[in-house]
Amino acid sequence: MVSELFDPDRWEVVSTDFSDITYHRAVDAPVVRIAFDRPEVRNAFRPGTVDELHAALDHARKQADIGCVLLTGNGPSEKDGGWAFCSGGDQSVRGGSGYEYRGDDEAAEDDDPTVKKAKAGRLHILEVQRLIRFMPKPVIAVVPGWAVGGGHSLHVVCDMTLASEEHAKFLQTDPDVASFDGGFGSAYLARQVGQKKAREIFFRGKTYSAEEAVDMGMANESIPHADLEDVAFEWAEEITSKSPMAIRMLKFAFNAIDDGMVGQQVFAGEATRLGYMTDEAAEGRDAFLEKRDPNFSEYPWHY
Ligand code: S0N
Repeated sequence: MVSELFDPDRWEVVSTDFSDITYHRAVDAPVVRIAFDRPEVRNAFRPGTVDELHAALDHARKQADIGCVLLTGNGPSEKDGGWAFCSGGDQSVRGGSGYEYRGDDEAAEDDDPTVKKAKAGRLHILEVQRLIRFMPKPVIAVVPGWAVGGGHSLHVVCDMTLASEEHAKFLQTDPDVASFDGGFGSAYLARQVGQKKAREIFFRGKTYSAEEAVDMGMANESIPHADLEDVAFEWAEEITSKSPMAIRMLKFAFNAIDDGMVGQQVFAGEATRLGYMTDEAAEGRDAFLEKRDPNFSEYPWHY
């Protein structure tokens, strides 16, 4: 069983190469489901988990027939029935210089030793955050239980968050374990809930319910646990019935104001892509290739 909330008739496996996550695509919709699969440790991520998550997200990013990603956590834990989205960095592999490769990670063992050394302590969950932020399709955090520490930051960076009414719990433990997400996990959170509330979330380390998360603006909806994945799938189907271009441009437009010149660059890149699809752009290219002056006279100066 993948997860108690997983509907096997809806999904087919994309890859069985993963051990810490599961990766499925919908049988009849342009939607994928990527899930942490370490319920016995509340879906904490170790370096290998992050590598797998990055690979699956990057794969989903590149598929022209995929328009929405559901990011969730499988469960419940067989040990005690607990549910989790993700409890952040696996504390058992965090070394003095961060989350270190300890040789028990096959991917790291295969690496060139100098590359392996360079990787030590690398906080590559931040690369996953950037991938979610900059992939041109919505990523929905589907939170069936605990979203804690780096797991909390992941839900924050997702485009939307749907949470289990009964089991979702939002908690920032970073200062309790001497960690601090000074990027999207805090600054973008403050955009969502306001400065005072974001500081309270980090400084006090209190646990919030799905309803409280919705009320403060960091989650979109609180949903009865048994219906969580069905509702998430409905949202994904609704989104993917719309114009891919419009959704892409809107995501990057929402991002741009907080992403500075990088946000402008990403948005501008998409605008340029659209520009290149016009006859006007083709005239500019063709004139160069044909060694003649371009003739833009038939293209209007829009206002
Ligand atoms: C999640 C909590 C609140 C759940 O409590 P509950 O329900 O009482 O269950 P427990 O009995 O505590 O847990 C069940 C089993 O799961 C293990 N476990 C839980 N969380 C982790 C974890 N994060 N790492 C390792 N193991 C975990 C428990 O040990 C228990 O196992 P057994 O049964 O064998 O004892 C509660 O468990 C809790 O508070 N967990 C710790 C949460 C935490 O502090 N996480 C780390 C927070 N910090 C980060 O995530 C920073 C890392 C990060 O993402 C980051 C951020 C910015 C820049 C870089 C990074 C980066 O590291 O890459």
